Order: sequence, then structure tokens, then C-alpha cells
Amino acid sequence: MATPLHVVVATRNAGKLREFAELLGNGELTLSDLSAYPEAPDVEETGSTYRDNALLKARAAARHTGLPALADDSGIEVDALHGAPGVRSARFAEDCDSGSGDAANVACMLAKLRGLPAERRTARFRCVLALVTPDRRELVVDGVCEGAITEEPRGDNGFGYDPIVRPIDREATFAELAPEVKQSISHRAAACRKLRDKLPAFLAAAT
Ligand code: ITT
Repeated sequence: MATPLHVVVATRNAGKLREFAELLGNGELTLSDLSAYPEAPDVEETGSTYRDNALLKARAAARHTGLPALADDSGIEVDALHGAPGVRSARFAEDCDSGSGDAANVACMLAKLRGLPAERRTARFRCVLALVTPDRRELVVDGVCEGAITEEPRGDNGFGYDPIVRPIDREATFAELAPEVKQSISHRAAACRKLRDKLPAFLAAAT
């Protein structure tokens, strides 16, 4: 087998890191996080698309570390909110003046959808991954997982919006599902599958 590519995962989100270790941490890639680079710059997510933001984060990390860097920009898109919060998912609670962080985002979402019947609570998670090498080659893939917003939080697994999102055709929320089930059906899993498929050609083109 070829020598695995060592990649630094450019995220400050511990939940994403854990999932990448489970989804990609064997085979062609070995992973580390940014903890060895405490001075790595905090990247302002000024892009208007997931792709732009994933590339901003991956380029900054590749530049800073001199290693290939993988970044994830992701979010939840709610049909009744015309696709919001989307790229603003991490900052959604600002719309409710209710602080910041996962719990505040979840509370804001439930408040915005209060009273909405089940059939109008459809939503999807979307994830865009950008892999950027120090010599500035770029690979971008995405993944989607359809679902719906529940009326109350359920479950302790996962992170972010997981307690209020149930994947399509399931009763359990992502936070109630076993991690290995989330890792087989999620938006991040779909994007990682595409990344693994495209990696051999991407690496071969470098030589
Ligand atoms: P980094 O930019 O450091 O990677 P972040 O948490 O700021 O971390 P994003 O800007 O991509 O990441 O924001 C993603 C938002 O969508 C954030 O609120 C997450 O909690 C949420 N999210 C993404 N994937 C999720 C998942 O699998 N389950 C639940 N929530 C998720």
C-alpha cells in the first residue's frame, strides 16, 4: 500500500474532529489537528458559500503548517426558513439575541419553528470539504443528508444541531443514533466518501 498522506484537519470544532477520525483516519490518510499549532490564525469566515469558507480555512492552515490541510464548512438548511441558516449556522443564535454556541443555536431554531407542523419541518445538513496542499492544489467535495427538525431536543450523541435533526425515514435524532450509524448516513460521511474516491487521482496528478 502507498504511504498514507498526512493531513492536518483545520477545525476548532471538537465534534467534527472526532467524526473525521472515525470517517477518514485509516487507509490513505493519517490525521492530526491544529493543537500543535496554537498560533494558527483564526480564519474569519467571510465567504458567502460553504465552498468559499472551506477553502479559506484550508488554505490558511496549509499556508501556516506547510502540510496538506482539510477543512469543513457545513450547516443546516431549513425549507420553512428559505434555506437559512445555511452558511450562518454556527452564528444562528445571533438572530434570536440568545447568546452563542450549540445550545443557543438549537433554542433559536426551535423558537423560529414553534407551531410548525411536522410536514413543514423539512431540512438538510450540507457539508463541503476542501483539501489544499502546500503547493496550492485544491480538491473540493460535498455531501448532503436530508432530514427534518424535531419539536424538542432528544439524545446526547453528536454535536451542534444533532439533538433536533432526524434523518429522513427515521424517528431517532442524530443525537440518539449510535455514532457509527451517523457516520454511515451523514452529510460528512457522504463528502468523505467522495474525497476518498477522488484522492488517488488527485495525489497521482501531483507527481
Ligand atoms: P470550524 O469552522 O472550526 O470547522 P464551526 O463549528 O465554526 O467549526 P462551521 O462554520 O462549518 O463550523 O459551522 C457549522 C455549523 O453547523 C455549526 O453550528 C455546527 O454545529 C453545525 N453542524 C455542522 N455539521 C453538523 C453535524 O454533523 N451535526 C450537527 N450540527 C452540525
